[in-house]
Amino acid sequence: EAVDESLKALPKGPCHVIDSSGTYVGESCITKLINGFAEDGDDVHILAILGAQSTGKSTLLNAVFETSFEALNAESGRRQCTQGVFVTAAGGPRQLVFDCEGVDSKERGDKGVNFERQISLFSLVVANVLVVNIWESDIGRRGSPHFSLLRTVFDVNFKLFGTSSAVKRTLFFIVRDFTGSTGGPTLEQQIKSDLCDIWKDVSINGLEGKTVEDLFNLEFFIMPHFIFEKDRWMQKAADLRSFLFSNGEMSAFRGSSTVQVPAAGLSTFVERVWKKIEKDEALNLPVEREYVARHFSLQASKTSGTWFSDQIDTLMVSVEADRSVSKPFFDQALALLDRGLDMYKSEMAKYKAFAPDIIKTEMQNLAVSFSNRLLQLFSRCLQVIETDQRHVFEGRVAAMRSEIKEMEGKVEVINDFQSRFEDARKEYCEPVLFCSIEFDWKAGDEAESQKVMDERKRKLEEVHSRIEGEVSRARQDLISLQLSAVLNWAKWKLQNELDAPMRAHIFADEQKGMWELARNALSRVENDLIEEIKEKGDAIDADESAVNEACGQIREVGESVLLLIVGSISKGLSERMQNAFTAAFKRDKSGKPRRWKSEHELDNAYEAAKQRGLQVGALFSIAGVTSDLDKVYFEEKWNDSGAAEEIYSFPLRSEIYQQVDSKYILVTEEQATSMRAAFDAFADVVYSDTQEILAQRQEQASVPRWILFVILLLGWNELMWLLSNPFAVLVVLLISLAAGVSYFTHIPVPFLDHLHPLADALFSLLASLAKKKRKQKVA
Ligand SMILES: Nc1nc2c(ncn2[C@@H]2O[C@H](COP(=O)(O)OP(=O)(O)OP(=O)(O)O)[C@@H](O)[C@H]2O)c(=O)[nH]1
Ligand SMILES: [Mg+2]
Repeated sequence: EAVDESLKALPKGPCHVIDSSGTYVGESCITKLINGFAEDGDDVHILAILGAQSTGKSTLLNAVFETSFEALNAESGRRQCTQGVFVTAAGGPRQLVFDCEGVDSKERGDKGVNFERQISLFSLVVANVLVVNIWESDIGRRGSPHFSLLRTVFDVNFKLFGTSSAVKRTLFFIVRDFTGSTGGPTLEQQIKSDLCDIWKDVSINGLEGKTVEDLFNLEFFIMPHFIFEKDRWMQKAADLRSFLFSNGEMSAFRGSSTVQVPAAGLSTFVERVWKKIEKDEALNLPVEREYVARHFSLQASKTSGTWFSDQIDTLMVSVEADRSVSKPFFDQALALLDRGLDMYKSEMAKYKAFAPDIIKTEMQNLAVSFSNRLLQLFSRCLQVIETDQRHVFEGRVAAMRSEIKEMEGKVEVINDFQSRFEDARKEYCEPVLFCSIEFDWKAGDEAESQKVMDERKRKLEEVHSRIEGEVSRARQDLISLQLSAVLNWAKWKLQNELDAPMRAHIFADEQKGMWELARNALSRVENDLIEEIKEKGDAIDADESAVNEACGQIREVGESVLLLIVGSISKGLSERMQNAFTAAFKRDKSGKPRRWKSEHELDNAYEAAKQRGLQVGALFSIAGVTSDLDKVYFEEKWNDSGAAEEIYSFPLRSEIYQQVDSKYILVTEEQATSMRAAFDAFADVVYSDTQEILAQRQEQASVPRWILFVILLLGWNELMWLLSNPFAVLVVLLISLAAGVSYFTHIPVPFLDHLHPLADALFSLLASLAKKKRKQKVA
């Protein structure tokens, strides 16, 4: 049923393969006939009929195959009817019948002999079964046309196939108009003997020792007389038909080689062969077959090439549209390479046997061109990644940057910074990695392939490292931005936390040890901040070195904040020294205003207050940011009793200014010198003012010495009386004691108070005498 269906699609009736002028016109017809059975494989069976003109060839084919070749009507006489070669379906898949023009055609005149050769050649090349028509009366008759025809067939067959028995054609002899008049051996034997004679005639070198049957399958069939035994003729034709079609396939084809090329290449092959025959060019079947294979290889390669190109174009469009590429995309693209090659390969599988080299070469060509297209696609992908994906990446980085900016002045960093950056990095870098998928570059030349692949690898690595570089720079940049934001915050915080307490407490005390307190306070704050920076550094995965650097900066900033604070304090140092002096001079240890009793006391207080002022000056001369600087503020001196005494000198000793790093010097030696001068002057003024006040007070309260002398003189008797009276002595002693206690303890005793100046005068007299004495001693 399927066959019947296919048959309906076939061309109705026979059509010309070669027309009467000898032109090949069979392409569309053969293509249709072949395509009608496209599903049925590649072997084509062709039966061709050869014989003299008007020997009933067409009539026989029509009767056997139920075809409708043009045959001469009995009434019109013997004249050429079939011109050129016709083809039609033989009634089964891939089975064709060729009806050939009579080989001795009168119409071809002198060219007849040549035409016989051409038709024989043609039939031997394209058909695997050759039916040869022989009149019974011609058997054994050497002059008859079939002798000449068979000679040609043998000759041509040898030229085509040599003595190879691999390409065996079937010669199907049909004896026509058999009447049984020929006596003796059977017809078959007679024909075989004729064949033997002809075989000998051909006498070609190389054929010795080979018989006709070595190179041909021989079949015989006898037809009764066409006119006298019409019914039997018809019956025999039906027998022949069932003989041919036993087992569904023409039995005559069994054992004979099929046509030279696959079904699809048949038309090309027939055309090519005929053109060569017509031009009398030497036929070389392997070459012709190769030609056909090449022809089809071109077609197949074009088909798969177009398919591949379309696929790549589609991918290209998707790259342009999506502006991004993913792994499946590359896998898909890579798979196309094999699919395209497979497409060609399966199309050419039927030609593999006789054109392996062509297929191999074309496969290589295709692989190269496919690979090239893939490379184009991949490099476009690279471009897209490098431009668009860079854009995307940069956008993300910029967004993070502005987030960081908003955090300026706060301790925050982008919390999910690491994962966000990793996402952005992946989206940018991974497509390049997909691009780097190794693919089998299938160029023919090993060295060339290697070169191309190396070049690709180099380029990919270049792009990859460029992108990696960009990414890592961006990462470093974002990290250091965040770090510096945190750092700025830390600096601010440092300043903020240190300034007030330092000014209000630590440095306000102006005591030895203030530097240690300041250092401790500073390092407490610094350590807290460093902890915080480290924590934030971890959150953004900053390099240890960067974090350490930031921490180092905190230390530096701490130092400079400290320097800044004491620097500003040092600016008012003169005043500070004066205040310290005044405070120490005018107030006693308990903070009460001093009451000067004597010049001696004034001198002592003056010395002490000066030391205090100098101490303040010394303490603020050099910033004690390191503990080893603590010992530079004072020098130890040995006092009279041999005990170590701390003496503050301001300016500090000259060598100290040279030894100490200049950044720690708050007050230079020159500044200190002039400050010292001012301080001394100030102190002296205060001192002399005070001295003057004291002197005035003493003057007001003091009793002139001559009065004392007069009292002593006038009161001698009274004094003697007092001394002679123990009670009176006791009273005087008690009063003196009370006066002394009052003088030294400052406890006011009402009526003894006015004795104080007297006592003062007495003490100062004694002190100046002692002083004079000491000076003499020292000298
Ligand atoms: N005697 C005889 N005549 C036949 C036989 N078969 C056909 N004819 C007649 O021979 C004539 C030629 O028949 P065709 O079939 O056209 O012969 P042909 O060999 O195809 O002729 P060309 O195509 O011109 O070469 C017709 O008038 C047929 O009726 C046969 O077996 N015996
Ligand atoms: Mg005919």
